[in-house]
Amino acid sequence: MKPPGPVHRLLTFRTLRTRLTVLYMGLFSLGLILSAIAVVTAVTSSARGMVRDEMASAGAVYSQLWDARSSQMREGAAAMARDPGLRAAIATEDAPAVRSALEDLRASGRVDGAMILGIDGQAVSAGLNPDAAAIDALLKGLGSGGLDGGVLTMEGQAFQVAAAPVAGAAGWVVFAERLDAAQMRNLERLSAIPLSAAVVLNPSQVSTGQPATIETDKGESMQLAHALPSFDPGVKAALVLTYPLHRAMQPYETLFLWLTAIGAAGLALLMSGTWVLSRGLTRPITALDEAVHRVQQGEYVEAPVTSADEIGRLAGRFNAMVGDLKDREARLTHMALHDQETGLPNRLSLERQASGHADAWVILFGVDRFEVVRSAIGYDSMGRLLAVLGARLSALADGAPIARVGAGALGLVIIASSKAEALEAAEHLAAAAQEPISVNGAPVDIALTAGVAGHGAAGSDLTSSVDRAAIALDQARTARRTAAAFDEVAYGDPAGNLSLISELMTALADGEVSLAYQPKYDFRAGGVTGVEALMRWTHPRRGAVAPDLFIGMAEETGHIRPLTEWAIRRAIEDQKTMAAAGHSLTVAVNISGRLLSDESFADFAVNEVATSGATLCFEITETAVMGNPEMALRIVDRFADAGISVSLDDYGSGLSSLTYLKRIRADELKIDKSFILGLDDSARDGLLVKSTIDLAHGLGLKVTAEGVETPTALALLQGMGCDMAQGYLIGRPVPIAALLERLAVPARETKAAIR
Ligand code: G
Ligand code: G
Ligand code: MN
Repeated sequence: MKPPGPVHRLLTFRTLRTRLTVLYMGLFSLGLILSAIAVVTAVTSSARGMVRDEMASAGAVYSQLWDARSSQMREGAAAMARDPGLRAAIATEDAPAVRSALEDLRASGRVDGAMILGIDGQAVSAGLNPDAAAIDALLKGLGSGGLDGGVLTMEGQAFQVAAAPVAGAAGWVVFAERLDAAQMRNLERLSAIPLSAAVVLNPSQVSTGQPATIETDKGESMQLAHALPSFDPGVKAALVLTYPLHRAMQPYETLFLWLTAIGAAGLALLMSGTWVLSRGLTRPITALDEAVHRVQQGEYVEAPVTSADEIGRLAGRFNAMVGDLKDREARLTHMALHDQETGLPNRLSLERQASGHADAWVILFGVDRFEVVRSAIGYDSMGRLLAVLGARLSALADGAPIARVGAGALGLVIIASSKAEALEAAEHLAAAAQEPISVNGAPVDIALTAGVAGHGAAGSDLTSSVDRAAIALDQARTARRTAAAFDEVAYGDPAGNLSLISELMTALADGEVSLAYQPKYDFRAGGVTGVEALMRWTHPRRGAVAPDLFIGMAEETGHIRPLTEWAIRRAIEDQKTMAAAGHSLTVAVNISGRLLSDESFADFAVNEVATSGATLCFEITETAVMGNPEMALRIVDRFADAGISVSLDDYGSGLSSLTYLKRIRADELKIDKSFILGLDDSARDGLLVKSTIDLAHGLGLKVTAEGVETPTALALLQGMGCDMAQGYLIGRPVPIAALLERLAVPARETKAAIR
């Protein structure tokens, strides 16, 4: 998943800075809105109050004006009613005279219209055109209604009307003033505020004398209705003053505009200010966050310390922690790559060195008799000795770093173009470094053996060249050489052999192990007088397993005894089978030198031979006798006492010691096949074989030569006085059935086959 980008973080409020800015802006906006509400409310209510007051006073002024006008008109009417000329005209019912008087009055401009009204409903008028309904309303109002002034509607037009009775006559002088738009304008002009006035007939709102707020098509308006007396009881009249409230607010509009502008500017200023300020506040935290992240990725970075406050201290402590971490890792890395005892680099560091270069060769130097030296001088001194030796090897190898690979093994990497060159370098270094080293003032002799390995073949199990060099070191020691390169063929497949021994034990029970017999030819008797029993193992998966391999492993793991006991029992049984077939043969069984230190094995063997009456020969490897001489010699004595002949096997292949040859109670000596195989072409081997035969005879031993493959070798051995011969020429090791078949062939034919 992609990590969120800065914009995404900003939008989702994932940065401290955005959150701070938004918080401050929110708080400021809230304050702004609250004060705006307060200002608007205060201003509105004060404006309304002002309008209401103004209306109330305008209303009062109007009613005074109305009253004043009414009485003025009444007085005018009364004055006219007193006029003798008019009275006379009325009395004589001189209508034209009355009309002209009225016309004069109207023309004077003092009133819009005038009328003489008789109680009989007879009316003479000027400037007016009263209809029957108006006359009727007038009569009622003036007569029974007791009115002397009020609103009257004529021809759809409202008039202010005032009347005075004509003395001595049944009638009235009526003055009328048009309540038209012009009149209203005059009224409006009297007010300090621009309100609109209108006389409304049958108003929908009943007058309360108090200004009220109503909704009009121009928005909210304040309205005050002032009831006027009306002649027609069916028609109510009122003076209505209206004032749209938005006009009252008009003077404040600029104020509001300014307030809004100031608020917006303040908000913008606050936002940028907070943004800038919070940057200063959050930058160290952001830097710290970044540093923590990078340390997590394995990078050692420091966070900048920009202030002395808590964040600054946090950054400082973080840096100190990173420093400690770095030191600790360096120490751990050093420990992982170095030997604690000598301070030298260790196996791991050598492996790293070796992996870099295609021409790199690892040379391991093993200190010979390491345990012996160490137990003589102690662990501490051994550590110092190895350090000195390492320094010496490093100096000899042009300063190549020396690693301690095992208890007594030092290693280094050299660059060489071939195996031979690497081996030569190893031999040279091992020889040159073998000078005594002084430990605690006393010189200690040092002998070194070297193992060499280059890069392994692909697919090999031993991928580490250090591992292979260590095996090469063992191989060099086994071969008694100063240096050896890793030999893959000789190494074989030890991993595959790890389970071999447990398999061998079950194999014994399952009958996978058998004995093969190889004939031994007796020169004097001119025929086969004995056989050697050789163990064979046919593994269900691996097929034939080499006896050298499984016998060597059985010896090393302490399993050789059950194997040998089985072989002895089998050999005794088979000898009976041979006897039954008419062949009286000595059966030779190979006995591991290790069993010569096992008294109870000797008990077993002696008992088996005694109870079966078998004629056995035990072939014992000569080198094994050397290992634990006293006990071995005693056990061999017991075999001899029990009538078992003893044969010294593989004579000449190990370190022969004439001392033991003299002391051991053997009957026979078997010359190792390595001498016999070279008999045909090597005069030297011939000499050695001849002198060995003479030596053995001198000690009273019979001699068997093994590895006889050619008639020449057989003839030579006969000439040298050898007693017996064994080898492929005479017969290969075969199962008992095949052996019996072969033995059934008459002796003469056998001889012919040999010749
Ligand atoms: O022919 P062959 O490859 O089997 O002999 C290999 C080696 O195994 C020989 O040195 C022989 O002495 C040894 N060997 C064969 N059978 C036995 C046995 O039964 N016991 C012991 N100890 N060694 C044996
Ligand atoms: O070590 P010991 O003598 O037990 O071993 C006998 C070994 O010698 C067996 O491995 C056997 O197979 C081998 N052997 C016997 N005769 C010959 C021979 O003529 N030539 C060779 N190369 N090996 C032989
Ligand atoms: Mn043998």
